[in-house]
Parts: sequence; C-alpha cells; structure tokens
Amino acid sequence: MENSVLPDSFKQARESKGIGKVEDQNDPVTMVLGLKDVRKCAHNWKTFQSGAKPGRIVIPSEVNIRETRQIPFEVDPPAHKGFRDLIDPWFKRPLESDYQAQLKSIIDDIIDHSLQQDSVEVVGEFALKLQSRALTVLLNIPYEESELWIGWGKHVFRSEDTDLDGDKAAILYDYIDAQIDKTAANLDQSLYALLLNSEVNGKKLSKEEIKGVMILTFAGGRDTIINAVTNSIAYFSEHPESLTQLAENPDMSSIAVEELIRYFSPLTHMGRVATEDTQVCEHAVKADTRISLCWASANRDERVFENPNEVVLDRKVNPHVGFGFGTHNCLGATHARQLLNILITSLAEKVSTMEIQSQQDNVEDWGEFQRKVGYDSLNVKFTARKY
Ligand code: EMZ
Repeated sequence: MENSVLPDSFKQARESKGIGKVEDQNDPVTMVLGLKDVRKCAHNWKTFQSGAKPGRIVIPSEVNIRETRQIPFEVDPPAHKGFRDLIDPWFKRPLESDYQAQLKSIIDDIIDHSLQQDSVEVVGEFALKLQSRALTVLLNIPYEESELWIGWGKHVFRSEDTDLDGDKAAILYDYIDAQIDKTAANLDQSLYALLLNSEVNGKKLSKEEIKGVMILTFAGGRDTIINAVTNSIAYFSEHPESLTQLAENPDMSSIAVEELIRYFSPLTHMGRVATEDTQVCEHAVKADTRISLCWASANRDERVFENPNEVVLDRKVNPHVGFGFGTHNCLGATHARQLLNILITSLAEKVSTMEIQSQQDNVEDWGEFQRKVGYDSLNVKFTARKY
C-alpha cells in the first residue's frame, strides 16, 4: 500500500449498521457514519446540541481539562447567531488579496528553505511552522509571536504521553488571559481588539467570552491544518504526476483543495449531546448521551461519491463535509482553503519531486475503528523543479 493512503476504516459498519460505538471516559459515543445521516443530525441542533457542558462535544471529551466554553462552537442557536455574525467577516479576510499575499510569502519561505535541506521532518519543521505563522495573519498580530506557539507543539491540549494534558492547556489559557489584558490596555488591530470593542446582542463581550473565541481559534485550527498540510505533502510525494497536472492547470487548485479535504478529512468526527430520547439509524439514543458526526466516514460514503477511496483531483460533484455541516460549519474554513490552495500552487511551481524517506503514522483509536489521520513524523527530501 502506498504510504500516503488513508484507508476508510468505517466502510463495513457504515454499510451494515450506519453507526459505530466508541467508549470515551465513561461517556460512550454513538458514531453516525453515513453522509445523509450525518447531515440530518448536524442540521437538527435542537435534538443534538453543541451547547452542552464545555468540552463534552469534543472526542476525547475535554470536560476534565477546561471550563471555558469555546465560542461559537459550543453555543447553540439562537445565541450562536450573534457571535457568528460578529466574527464571520473577520474570518472571511482570507478572501482579500493582501491577506493571500502574506500567506504566500510565509509558504514560499518554508518551501524555499525545505528545498535547501537534505531532509525535512514535515510535521514539525513544515506543517507546524506554517500553521503557526499563518495564524499570525488570521489574528493580525506580529509574525514573531508564532515562535512561541511553534514551541507548544502540534496540539495545545495533547502531549506525547496523554490525550488530555491539563498542564499544557493551562499554558494556553494563561497566555490568552495575558494577551487579552495587554490588548485591553493598548488597543491594536488584532482579533483580540475586535472582540474587546464589540457588542453581541447589545452587550459587551465578557473576558470569558473573548477567551472562548480565542481558545477555539488556537485549538481548532491546529492539528487539523497540520494533518491537511502533512497529508498533502505525502500525497504529492507519491503522485508527482498530480503536481505536474496542477503546475499545468493552476485553475484546478480550488477544486483540488476540496478533494484533498474530502479524502483527508483532517477532523475525524465531532460530538453532539442528545437533548431527548431519540433514534439514529433505528438505533436508540438516550437523552443526555453523545453521538458523533463522523465526517471522515461520511466523506467516503459510496452512495454519494464515485470511487470514494481515490483522490480524484478534478472531482466534479463533491458535497463533502470535511469542514462540518450546518450551523456549526468550520469558522476557519476560508483561511484553511486559502492556505492549502497557495500551498499546492507553490509546491507545483517550485518542486519537482518529494521523496518520503521515513514515516510514522498517526493512527487514532476509536474503539472498533482504527483510523490513520496523518503522521507523527514524516521525513521528506524536496527537489526543486528546473525550468
Ligand atoms: C476544539 C476542537 C474544534 C477542541 C473544530 O474543532 O478542536 C480540537 O482540536 C480542540 O481540542 O478544544 O477546539
């Protein structure tokens, strides 16, 4: 099997039952696997809520390591709308050409640097740096701040030995607290300042609410972007012809990004809490228990996608849910799309081949399912394209 393949671990369960089960800290989860069912449940926010106890809709649950509610991610309608309306325009800034130029300069730097090395460990030396430096553009704060964040590693709540690292989480909370205070004393043009200056539903945001938005911005777009970037490099390492295809057809890059997101599904699933006794796929779900919307499985649903396990870079019909679906669709999607678009375009321009020298897969363990989501490490030799 090629190194860059991400197998569909859910096929059998999706076809036979439509659901799967996973145990998580004595709070079991019924995973919803088919695309239609995932969409239906995502749409039904009254029965399947996000506004449960903070941390509970994340799997593994983060209830033991945080109390701050992430906003708007853990708020349901109607309150959700006020927050989303406030921050949506900010998170659409990646559509501006100046923003894209900043991303391009960050990405070109990393690629140029990689081309000068004998070997690059892509997770730590490429994807994490790219994610952190790009985040300075999203927050509109100085580039140098990314050095500190790179030091935090690829997940702000997880470390080498544990999925839920309270000490590590505390570093992020303290940092964000200090940044909010610093900005309050001296308002600048950053996302912090926007939040400090704004009202939602006629009320100033509390410090806890500002913190909730900022934690989401730091945590939600970290391992997901790192997975998407690392998987893209692994994929193009083994498919140099696709890189050439992109170099010859730069207009293809936007639909190629959608296909990569579908295939990689950088976030496997996200939970919801049932507010009443209900059913999913004729399977009873009790009130106050959890389901998860399994984007990774839905994106391989053979009833919707032709050749679901193949990367078809110019796939025409692609109703994937890689960025979620419905009210809570990914706030950072515009940023992620631009980042990946510029990344694959620049790789196609500058790189002829990438050769995988060694790798360690990152395989998630979800009870009956083991899913490769990316890499713990990936060593690659980059070679420049000659014109
Ligand atoms: C939460 C989540 C959001 C969670 C879209 O996903 O990402 C996870 O990586 C974090 O651990 O707290 O932000």
